[in-house]
Amino acid sequence: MPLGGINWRHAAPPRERRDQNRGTAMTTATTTTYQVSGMSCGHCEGAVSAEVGALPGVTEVTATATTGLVTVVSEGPLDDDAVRAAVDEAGYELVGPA
Ligand SMILES: [Cu+2]
Repeated sequence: MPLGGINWRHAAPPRERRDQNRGTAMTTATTTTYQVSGMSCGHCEGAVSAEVGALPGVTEVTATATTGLVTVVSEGPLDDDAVRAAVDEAGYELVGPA
């Protein structure tokens, strides 16, 4: 099925769940913490938060440069590859689950 009309980031392919309401999930929210390398200041935190926050199903992102930890709240289990791509797009590297 073509993706016509969807203006999405080139590194993050759209998924079916993008149309779900954000922040109204009645199912169990999933919190995942990742270790990200390369963040050094608030700008880095913002860049990672923006990219990861754009992923389908993600409702909240907290990035902390001093620890390199990125905590992601989502409506369901996250696709690690999608998160990795988003972090990469922001210019940083996903080390793995923290
Ligand atoms: Cu920075």
